[in-house]
Amino acid sequence: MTAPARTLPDSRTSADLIRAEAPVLAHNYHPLPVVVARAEGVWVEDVEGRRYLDMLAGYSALNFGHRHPALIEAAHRQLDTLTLTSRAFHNDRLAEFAERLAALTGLDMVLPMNTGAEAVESAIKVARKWAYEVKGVPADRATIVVAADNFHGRTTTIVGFSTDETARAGFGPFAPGFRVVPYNDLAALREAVDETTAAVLIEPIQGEAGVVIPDDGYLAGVRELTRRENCLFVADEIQSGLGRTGRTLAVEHEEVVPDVLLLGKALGGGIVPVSAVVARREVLGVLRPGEHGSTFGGNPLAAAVGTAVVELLETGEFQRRAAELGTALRDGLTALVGRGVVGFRARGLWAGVDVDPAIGTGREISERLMREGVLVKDTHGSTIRLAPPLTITGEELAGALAALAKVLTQAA
Ligand code: IF1
Repeated sequence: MTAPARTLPDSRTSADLIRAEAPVLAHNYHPLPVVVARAEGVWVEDVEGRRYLDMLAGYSALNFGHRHPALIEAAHRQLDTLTLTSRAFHNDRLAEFAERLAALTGLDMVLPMNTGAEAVESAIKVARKWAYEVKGVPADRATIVVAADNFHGRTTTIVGFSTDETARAGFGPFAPGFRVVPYNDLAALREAVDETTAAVLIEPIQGEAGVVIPDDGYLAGVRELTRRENCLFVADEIQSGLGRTGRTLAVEHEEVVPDVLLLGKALGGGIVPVSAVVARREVLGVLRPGEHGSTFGGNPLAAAVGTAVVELLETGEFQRRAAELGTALRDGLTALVGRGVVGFRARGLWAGVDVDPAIGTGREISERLMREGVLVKDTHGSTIRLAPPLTITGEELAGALAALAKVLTQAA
């Protein structure tokens, strides 16, 4: 690995650095005991030079691997030219980013933001404004229907409609106007949608819930229901999008086009935060100057990297790789069912794997895999998620599956 030398003259070991964090860093995470210092492609290297296969890929923010050459080159070029203007002025990168992103998704307009949660919050605001101005819902009466076990980010509005107590406890009071229905249940959705409904906001595949894939026909059903009831289908593809499931967007598996599409994570190429709300003109057209904004949204560096990401996706190469290698992932996991795996859900290069709790918790399995040189993250209980960069080779994928097979035979 030829990553550049460390910038800080820091001879501290992994253990030193983990210890140094404790008194000074908020404990809102419980990271695996690995301190990453370099990375390239699907491989990361810790402070002591140990190498690991990254099967988490930044929760799908690293679809193109660590430091993809085309993305790094675009970032370097822009870093040497112009990084930030604010939207008080135009910049020469944003038009191309918006044009090419809209074309990639089949929708009309782009609202550039930074984090996924910002895209979700922006979509909530725009959907409500559309409900009042276009649908005719009485002021402040708009409702938005969401799914149980959702994950859309960490702001107080968003955790207010989470069904995960850990994500909500202690952060109230919460914003009104949200209705929660079971995921993958069209009858329940039909019940919840009424004349006040601005939108239905769902993940086409629920990531944090454990890569939960709805029944065939569910997304088409949501599309048909929202069209019939004159409310917006808002698809949160912040984790499922941009090649992860073997298509540009997960909704394509049912040939569905939502009214509003939320993108983030991999849109920033693993380099800078880039998110976007992409929608029909009738929807984003409700925004007028001064009604919404962001200091960094649409900045030239983000737009340059985002354009380079879109360019990679325009070839279809990464979508094809995820589809092809997804077959190997599915076959490999099928072979482990009954040998420590009790069940799994997989689409493209994305899987939620339920391990027999008698063998260990998701955290314990993750720690054993770390010792085998493979990095994953548990979700809940004994479920681990597999989401490698889409640049992984068949051989590397086979190595990760072999490591999983090995740790499943290790005693709890
Ligand atoms: C954490 C989870 C994954 C997302 C979807 C919006 C957002 C996310 C479908 C918000 C973000 C991240 C957040 C990060 C870990 C990760 C995560 F475990 F939290 F739930 F991927 F599953 N919509 N997911 O998955 O995007 O504001 O973070 O840019 O909070 O620990 P963000």
